Amino acid sequence: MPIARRSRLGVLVALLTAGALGQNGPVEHAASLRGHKIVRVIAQTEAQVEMLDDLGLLYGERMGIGENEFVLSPEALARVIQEGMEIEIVHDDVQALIDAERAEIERRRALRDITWFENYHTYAEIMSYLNQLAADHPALASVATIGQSLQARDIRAIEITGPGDSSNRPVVFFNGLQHAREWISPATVMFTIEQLLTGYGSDSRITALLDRVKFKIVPITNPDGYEYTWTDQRLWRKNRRNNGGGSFGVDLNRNWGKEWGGDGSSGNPGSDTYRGTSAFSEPETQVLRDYVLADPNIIAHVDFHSYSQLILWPWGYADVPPPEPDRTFFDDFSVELSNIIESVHGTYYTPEQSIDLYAAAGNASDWTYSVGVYGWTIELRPNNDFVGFELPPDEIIPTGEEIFQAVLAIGEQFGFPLRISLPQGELVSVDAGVPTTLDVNIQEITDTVASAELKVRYDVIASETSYSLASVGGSSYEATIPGLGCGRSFGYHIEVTGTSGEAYRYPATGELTADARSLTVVSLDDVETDAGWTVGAAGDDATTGIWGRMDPQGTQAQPENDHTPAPGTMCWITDGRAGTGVGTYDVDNGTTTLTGPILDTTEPAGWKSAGAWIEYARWYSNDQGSAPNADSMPVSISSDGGSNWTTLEDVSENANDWVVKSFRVSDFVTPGSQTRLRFQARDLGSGSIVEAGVDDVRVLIRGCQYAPADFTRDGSVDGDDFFAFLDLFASGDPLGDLNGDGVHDATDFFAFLDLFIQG
Ligand code: 0X9
Ligand code: ZN
Repeated sequence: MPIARRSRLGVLVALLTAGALGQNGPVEHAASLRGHKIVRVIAQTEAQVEMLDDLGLLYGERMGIGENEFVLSPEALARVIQEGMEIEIVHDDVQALIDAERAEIERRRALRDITWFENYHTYAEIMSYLNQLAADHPALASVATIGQSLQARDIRAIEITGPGDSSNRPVVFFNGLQHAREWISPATVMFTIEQLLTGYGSDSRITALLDRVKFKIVPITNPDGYEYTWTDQRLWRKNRRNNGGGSFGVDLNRNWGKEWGGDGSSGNPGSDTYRGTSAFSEPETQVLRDYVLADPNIIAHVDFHSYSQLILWPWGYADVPPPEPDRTFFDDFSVELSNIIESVHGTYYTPEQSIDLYAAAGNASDWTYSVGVYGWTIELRPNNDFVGFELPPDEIIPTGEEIFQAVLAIGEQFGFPLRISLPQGELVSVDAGVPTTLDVNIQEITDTVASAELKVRYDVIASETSYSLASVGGSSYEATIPGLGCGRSFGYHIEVTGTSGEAYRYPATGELTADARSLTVVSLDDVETDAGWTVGAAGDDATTGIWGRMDPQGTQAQPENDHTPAPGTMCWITDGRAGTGVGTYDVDNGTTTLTGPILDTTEPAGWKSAGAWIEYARWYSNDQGSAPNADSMPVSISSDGGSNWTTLEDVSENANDWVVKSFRVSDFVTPGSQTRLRFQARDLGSGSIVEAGVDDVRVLIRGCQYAPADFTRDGSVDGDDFFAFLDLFASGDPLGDLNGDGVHDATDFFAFLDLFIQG
């Protein structure tokens, strides 16, 4: 994780590092953490806080009066107990975590049927795999040594682009592993490299991208530090500069030349955020700086770190926004990246401005942004302190997969002169009988819009109907398609022509499809009265923050208002009282279960393609307090009144807001008359703040009672329907204009015939 979030005390303390362990500077060589414990300690006075700071090292994110998590040696723990502080041991032996990780790596090394991305690798192994990947794809890739580390190890870059003249292609630059202990960083970057290389020629999206864009990727920025984490100290962060006086290492991510020396960097050589003697004093940052400056086509950059699952954009040196339009772009596009990542495995990465995490003057992406490159810092998995830097090797591939989708999006964002996206998402199901507006975003990067159209192919009709996309300000465009009879479907895509003459299409190939359905709300439980919910279940062990139905009192972590529009006030909430602090009435020490009443989700018989959906508004907050993001809230569904449960979602999205979710029941369980929902808010063994809420539970049926050609709505498609259609056609009714082109002509007749034949 980032070393420590900006805290009210303004204390910036290093996480688990050798440097922080010894009070008087880094402990050198195989510093064992044998028997050191992760301890939850309650400090009552500032003097006690200082004592903890001296004796141990902060393992959570904040330090102060109240609850803290520290790593303490047995001797330090004895002192703390002697002092009368209340403690709870969370983990008995930090070294055991490190040893277990190494044992697992060794075990995997001995396995035969294991792929490269199912284990972590040394510097030498990564460099040789990098060379091999390039050798396997000589038409696409080349590896270059771009400089040397302090201890004269090679810093290597791979360049990847499709064949042909690439001298004018925009370049996206990635680097991994500035911080030695963040092993998932080079692993993820290597995964990305392999995906790009193996996808070219087999995947149309990757092929199209690599024909336009060049990637330059440095998997390991800090070879000396990385090697040291394998040989000596697993939790080393900095490079291996000998600072004199027994202290080692410069924090490379404080050594860059934008606002070097400012907030969040230290002048103390023993510190884990030591900035070095001057901007770019270290060979590693010099090499990357020169590599970036040598290529004016570099347009975007990501610096990969771990952990905490964050997408951070400049600035990070102070609370200053980037100039517009960049600020809005960073904000919007980072949210988009977060959504893209979440769509792969459901892992939530928080998008935010770097400074909102904490100040870190002299960081890499501030510098790249300062030289005209859109720069991000991405913190990879996990998001909890108890796994931390030792992410199990099983998570390398899923992390790589989710990040690869973000890599493609970044490439496409910067690689294409003009970019089309759908801010509200793709239309999948529209409401029958009412016009639908599609919102389209067209970003002009180096080309401008000459014309923009939405092309629709109504169900059975082969010909396209064009709707022009009207500009509604900025990069927003929209087009409205007419209301359609229930059960009708359509394919659609977007075509934009640039003033350059180039044509752009969304999606790149093929078309999207949607269908018109009527929507019926079968039931709505707005929680204003109790519809028969149950609080508590066998095994519940939370001591505070028990679910209750009330009008909540707002705090940093819980809502001021329920989700139902006024006059609604009530919702289910994990103790809705505000108390004296954000942590007073949150969920502590275990699980509290809320089970909903029995719902009827029976899908109507005889309807055409009908389905039952369950929708609810939920609140979840787990990013406040001393150990944020350690928990999640499983939401489950039962089809047998509560005997068996299936997970609908495991909520870890800290929206700190009401979020409406809907699920098709049959995707999880059989719809029927005995459906129930269950929400398990829980605080599992860490000092995190957990607040959750539920409101406005709806059962919806989407579908069509009648076939699209059954204009008489009598349940059968027959000759009467033909005459009914004729009436609509002759009177100029929009429902008679089956291809939605505004004219009633022969194509509508043929469309009717096709629908008629379908029955
Ligand atoms: O502190 C850092 O260098 C990065 N976090 S890490 O835990 N990987 O060390 C985050 C830097 C992001 N920039 C700012 N927060 N300003
Ligand atoms: Zn880092």
